[in-house]
Amino acid sequence: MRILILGGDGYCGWATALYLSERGHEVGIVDSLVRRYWDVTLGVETLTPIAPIKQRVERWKQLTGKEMDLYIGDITDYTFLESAIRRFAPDSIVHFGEQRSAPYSMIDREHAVMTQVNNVVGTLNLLYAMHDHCPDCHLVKLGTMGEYGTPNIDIEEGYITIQHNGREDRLPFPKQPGSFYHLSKVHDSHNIHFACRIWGIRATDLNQGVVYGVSTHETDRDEALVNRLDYDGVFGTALNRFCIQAAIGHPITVYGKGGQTRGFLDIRDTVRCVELAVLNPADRGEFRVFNQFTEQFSVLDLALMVQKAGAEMGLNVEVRHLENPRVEKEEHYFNAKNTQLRSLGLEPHCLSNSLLDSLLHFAIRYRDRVDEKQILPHVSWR
Ligand code: NAD
Ligand code: USQ
Repeated sequence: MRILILGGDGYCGWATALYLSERGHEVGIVDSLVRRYWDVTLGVETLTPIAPIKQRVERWKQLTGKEMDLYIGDITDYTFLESAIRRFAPDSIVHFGEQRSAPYSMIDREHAVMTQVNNVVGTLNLLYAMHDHCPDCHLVKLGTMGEYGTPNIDIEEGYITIQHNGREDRLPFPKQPGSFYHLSKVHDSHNIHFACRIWGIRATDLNQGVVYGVSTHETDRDEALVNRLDYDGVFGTALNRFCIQAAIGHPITVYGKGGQTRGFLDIRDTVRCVELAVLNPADRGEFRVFNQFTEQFSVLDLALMVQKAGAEMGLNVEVRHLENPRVEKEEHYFNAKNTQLRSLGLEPHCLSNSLLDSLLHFAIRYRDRVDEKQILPHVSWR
């Protein structure tokens, strides 16, 4: 298939681009490289030294003989986006190209506005470009489990059947997102759902949980293909941060009591889930929602698992509870369904000691690059 990956220079996008190219698909990458710029403005760097995108793509071609088309530009620029789509003529578009950090979106008004404009306008442009240039193409859009929040009932996959005053309907599951970033994903979901209804677009919204890990079979092939691994207080996510903290002897930063429970998945499952969605497209006019995570953990559970794995490697890992900079429930019910991707064939990599070992070893290998000043959270929700 011809698969265009928006945000293909990022953490999930780069791993996915290589994985799909390895499996014989024609892959194109669209990226404005704005994430690299945001890192510069924040004064942070990925733990791993990532090569420039052109070098990455050239190295992949040298190693495998497989080419990837590269379109450098911003998808909020409609002229650029429609030209990339016309030239590549995709069967499927996988959309990772958004500002994805909750803390970044909560820095101040400017960052909140920028996040919502970047994400909502980019996705809306994409819907118009599909309508105008490739109406039969399948959109695979990265959403987030955070769209649902933490309701006191089971979380379904996208829809819930509700009885009210003697009548019944299957309606979008209620949304209670926890940041202006998470809200941008809710707005996207509504826009995509609407475009499916009015134009017959086919779309799959992948409500992904927190991703961990860095190694995939493809990125491990060469130093120039290494993926990004964020550990800073803005873009770093829970388990990845905890492993890097453990590797440098920094106490693990559990916000509040650590009772926050979320869905998590290994990056090797991210790429497989995207492949499964692409290979099994939604019907014309269908807005399909899959919950993309494999296991649920509380933040404190994760911290204790990293502490134990670290101890087995001779690391003395302290778990520290910080005042929670976010406004979120720390004790809550969380039980989310995730059966659809499994029924398509996902065989999850469960979080194991060997994964924690390998992530800890990875972190130790690059630990001299860590800037300790970037670890503590500085963005407050209040
Ligand atoms: P990332 O920041 O590493 O990558 C995003 C990429 O998109 C970057 O390379 C960036 O330059 C590009 N981009 C952003 N705005 C763009 C624009 N307007 N035009 C062109 N390119 C643009 O993020 P990631 O961790 O790979 O996340 C990818 C997607 O998956 C995001 O939509 C995110 O919300 C979602 N997601 C991520 C996680 C996670 O744990 N990392 C979990 C759930 C969902
Ligand atoms: N947390 C800590 N300590 C830390 C970092 C985080 O206790 O050092 C806690 C947070 O308070 C939160 C939980 O861990 O309760 C998850 O935080 P996170 O930063 O790992 O993840 P989050 O902000 O939710 O965002 C990440 C990605 C985002 C994606 C989301 C999936 O950055 O793109 O949408 O995970 S989900 O969480 O399911 O919404």
